[in-house]
Amino acid sequence: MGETILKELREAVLDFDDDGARRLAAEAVAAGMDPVMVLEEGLAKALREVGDSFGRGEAFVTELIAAAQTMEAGAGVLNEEIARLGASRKAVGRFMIGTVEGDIHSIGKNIVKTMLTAAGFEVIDLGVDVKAETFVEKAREHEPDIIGLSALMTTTMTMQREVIKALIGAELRKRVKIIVGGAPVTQAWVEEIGADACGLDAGSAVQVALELMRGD
Ligand code: B12
Repeated sequence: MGETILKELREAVLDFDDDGARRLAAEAVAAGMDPVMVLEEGLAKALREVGDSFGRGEAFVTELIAAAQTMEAGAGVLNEEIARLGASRKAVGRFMIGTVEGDIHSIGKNIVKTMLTAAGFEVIDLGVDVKAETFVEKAREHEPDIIGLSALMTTTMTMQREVIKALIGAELRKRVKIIVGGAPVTQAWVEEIGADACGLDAGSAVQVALELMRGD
């Protein structure tokens, strides 16, 4: 049954069926399926498919927007369940996250946020299109242990470097760990810009954040 729900969820995203995505996500939760797996293997997989078609010039941006909305409709239901499962754990650290300036992609960031919350982090979300100066200002205010920088485009990932430079300029860099994420990010990029780590998906984001908190 699990595989059927995942397949139907993928179809809902491809058909831009928001109500269907909500209903199927609720069915998956009721059936006791792992909400994180459903998010990745159902919704996110289909959205990436639409993104790939868009990349090949086979889908319109309007279709991308509609598919993203459907993913968010289903993800809302799953996020509640993920947060519920993690609610009983105590805070393991403070994680500040945002999508860098010029970039409005929020879906991946929101999944990472949900997963970190579920793993016990206190998460401060600065939203999307966040300027380097805002990261600095908010880092002073909230004193996070880790800052997560999301960038989904090759044209905006350079802003991750700008945030790190701004933190160095403000003498805050040594006080925080920095994890970069988003589809174009690689380990080589981490080294090039002087970040501490990268997370290639929400699961590895949590793993890496916990490792940095332990000082591994
Ligand atoms: C959905 C989407 C949109 C939606 C975003 C809706 C929203 N609220 O987020 C909309 C339609 C608005 C959009 C707009 C645009 N998009 Co767009 N979009 C996508 C798409 C299809 C999926 C992204 C997504 O949500 N994936 C699902 C999530 C779950 O995965 P994820 O984002 O990769 O996140 C995971 C990891 O990366 C990681 N992660 C993410 N962030 C972080 C942060 C940290 C700290 C860590 C540790 C980990 C981490 O964990 C996440 C969970 O597993 C991608 C294609 C793709 N294959 O990625 C294109 C894509 C990113 N978009 C692209 C483009 C070009 C655009 C536009 C310029 C299109 C246009 N012509 O207007 C605009 C740009 C707007 C802007 N200024 O930002 C290109 C970028 C190409 C490039 N230069 O690199 C892509 C790759 C599509 C393509 N193949 O051409 N887009």
